[in-house]
Amino acid sequence: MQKSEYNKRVRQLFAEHKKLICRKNVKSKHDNGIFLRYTHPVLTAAHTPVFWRYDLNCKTNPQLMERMGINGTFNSGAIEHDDKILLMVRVEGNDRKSFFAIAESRNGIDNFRFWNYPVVIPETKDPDINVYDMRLVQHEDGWIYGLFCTERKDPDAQRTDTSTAIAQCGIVRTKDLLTWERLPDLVTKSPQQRNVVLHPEFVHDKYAFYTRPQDGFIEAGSGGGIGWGVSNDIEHSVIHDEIIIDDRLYHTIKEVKNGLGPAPIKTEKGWLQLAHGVRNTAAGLRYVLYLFLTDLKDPAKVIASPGGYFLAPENDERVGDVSNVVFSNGWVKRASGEVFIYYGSSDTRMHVAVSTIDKLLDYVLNTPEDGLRSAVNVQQRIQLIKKNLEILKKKSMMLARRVSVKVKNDLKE
Ligand code: M1P
Repeated sequence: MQKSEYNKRVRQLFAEHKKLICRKNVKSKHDNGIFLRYTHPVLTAAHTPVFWRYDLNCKTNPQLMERMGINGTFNSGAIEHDDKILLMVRVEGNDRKSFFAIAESRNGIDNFRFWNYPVVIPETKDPDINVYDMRLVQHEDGWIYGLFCTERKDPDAQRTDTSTAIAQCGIVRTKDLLTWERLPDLVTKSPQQRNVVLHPEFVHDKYAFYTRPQDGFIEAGSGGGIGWGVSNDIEHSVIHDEIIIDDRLYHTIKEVKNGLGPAPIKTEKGWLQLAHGVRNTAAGLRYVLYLFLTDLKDPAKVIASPGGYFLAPENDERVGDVSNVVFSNGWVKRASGEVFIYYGSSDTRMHVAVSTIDKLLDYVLNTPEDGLRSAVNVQQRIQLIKKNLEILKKKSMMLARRVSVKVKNDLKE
């Protein structure tokens, strides 16, 4: 390729990238009263900098090939920092390894730009094979913690088994989001721990964790459900006793498994919790998001649990590397009371939906619980229908009265 042609193609790559990251996001037309989605994904693989993917040296890359492709940008932790929204993105290379990278935006809705370099996570003596799904937590001890899933090959797997992994919770902390200190992995009795979240406040002077003890990726075995446990120390975190605070349940959206999303948001009515629930279908696993509320003084006590899902994959969100999945491990409460809910779709890209604390509390406190039987749930709906028909009847009577008064008046004139 001629030098001039090469340079032209490089300019084109940068121009296309700029156009994409500068694209204004627009509110979706459909408003369910609970949250509003934004139409465009906030991050895709194409949002990663051109210089992460291409070798821009015409001598070493004369064909201007994409040397190191990016497969997806999803499941991001989120935090507001220095008047910006930062996402701690799970970036997955074409090589299937995930790593973390920070993307920032002033308004949290569009214009997300990756920092030049991915985040460097120090390894422990037992190196991680894959790291993903970081939850960022500003803890009251003054540190920002990042809890993530660290996967290593199961040392007990048979020689022919090249996929069984041991998943545990890795912990890093920082004050500036630039340098990260690695702490020892969380120790629990469970062979698998994904979706571990640090509670932002001390509970009886201890660090408190939401966990998800399981025997395998799908098999809950003797575990399953969203767990809770405390540790005296964060520098050597050990949970001796784990209790299940939100269990899996037959014939619900969390029948197969569930896991907490981001760290909870403190509200005057309780801790607002966002989680994902998984059920099995003929087409494979389906991941949806749900909400619940826990007690302010005892965050392990569920005090409101609306039935069904809060947000489920729709339209383009339904298709990707692992289709029919929405997954959230980051949300941000703004000073205005708005809540930005960041979620990944189908292990491929990132989106934002916007709500408010008031709306989310109204939703969790006033949506009926899952009655767990069709007969119960249909009665809940019948009650709603009856109430509404009464209102509509009154409205139509008022309307009819208004029309008849108008007709009488017209006749008088
Ligand atoms: O592929 C869907 C999700 O699977 C895992 O979540 P969980 O352990 O709750 O099933 C994670 O790998 C997650 O990143 C992924 O989105």
